[in-house]
Amino acid sequence: MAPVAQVPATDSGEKSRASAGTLSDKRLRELFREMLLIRRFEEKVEERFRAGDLPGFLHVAIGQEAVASGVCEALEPDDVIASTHRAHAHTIAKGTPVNAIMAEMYGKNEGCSQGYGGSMHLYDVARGNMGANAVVGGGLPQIAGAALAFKLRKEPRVAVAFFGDGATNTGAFHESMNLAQLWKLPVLFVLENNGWAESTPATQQLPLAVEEMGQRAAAYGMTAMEVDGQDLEAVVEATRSARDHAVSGLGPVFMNVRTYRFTGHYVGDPQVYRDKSEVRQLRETQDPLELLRARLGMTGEEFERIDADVMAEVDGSVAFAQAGTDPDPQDALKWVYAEGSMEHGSKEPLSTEPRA
Ligand SMILES: Cc1ncc(C[n+]2csc(CCOP(=O)(O)OP(=O)(O)O)c2C)c(N)n1
Ligand SMILES: [Mg+2]
Repeated sequence: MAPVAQVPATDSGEKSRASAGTLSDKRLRELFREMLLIRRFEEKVEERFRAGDLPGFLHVAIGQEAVASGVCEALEPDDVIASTHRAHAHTIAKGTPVNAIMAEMYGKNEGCSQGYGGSMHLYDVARGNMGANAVVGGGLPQIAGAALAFKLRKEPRVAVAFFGDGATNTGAFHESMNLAQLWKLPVLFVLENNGWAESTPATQQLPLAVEEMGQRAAAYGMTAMEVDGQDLEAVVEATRSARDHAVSGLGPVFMNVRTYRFTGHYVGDPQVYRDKSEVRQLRETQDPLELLRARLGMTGEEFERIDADVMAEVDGSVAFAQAGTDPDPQDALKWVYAEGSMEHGSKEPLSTEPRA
């Protein structure tokens, strides 16, 4: 992966963001479409995974779409993010085309990580996505490092760490929080607080109630915000003000974004640890798509039109992925940088040159 110091300014304008002021009706509809694209993508990968098409392990973010879309809406194209094991939504919201993500899920060369990563290792450095991470809390030190680079180079950019409530119990979280505050780094710590770490509820893994998680920041003297993660506009507004704070040199911001995981921890999780009625009730009352749809007064006809368009894009991504190229087994160690790589049968050190 290219070091963050070399993350280029986004030139495509593919996803021009951070429009000033309140979100227009038109922009809200575009964001609705994006959230629906995330939802349909998640449903599709779940279907393909259950059918045995996709290798590896799968975590979907159904119920959490407004966090990914809302945060990324408030960012500038040059800002960077690091994601988690639940990465598809963040990757879509940061602008990676679904074709490249789906191809990655299928392990194809055309995937955003060239087929080396899969669901938990989605990368798109050119679009400011420093990658997903299967190590809980693993993205946090990376983001502190990126923000340190921005600060040293006096660049008006922020680095955003997405992480879950479970991740706040890791050492990497506390080390990153400490250094970011000490050095007043332009970091947004975005806690996707869904109240679960795998099958462990918040009450059994956190010394604080979910709504008190801002106190994690207070321990470091860091500015904290409480955000309703099911309300897209609230997420955008909060992130904009957090970004303004961080980019103006005032230091990091901790965002306690309350959200809900509508599905199991992983695809196939029987969820024996929670009541089915709880999930049903959440879907009925806390669906970020339904909340935005009601806010926009969207007719059934308009919804159907957007949905058909989104489904065509998702189905197209499956066709694109299925027609992709399988990696050459000879390239299995191509991106392995470790010393001693010659021991793996080759007489020559493995090339670290980017692929053509
Ligand atoms: C360092 C580390 N410890 C444990 C795990 C196993 N693990 C994977 S996801 C997960 C729960 C994470 O919970 P949270 O951070 O709240 O994220 P969520 O799944 O709710 O999005 C755990 C413990 C891991 N991948 N990495
Ligand atoms: Mg969680």
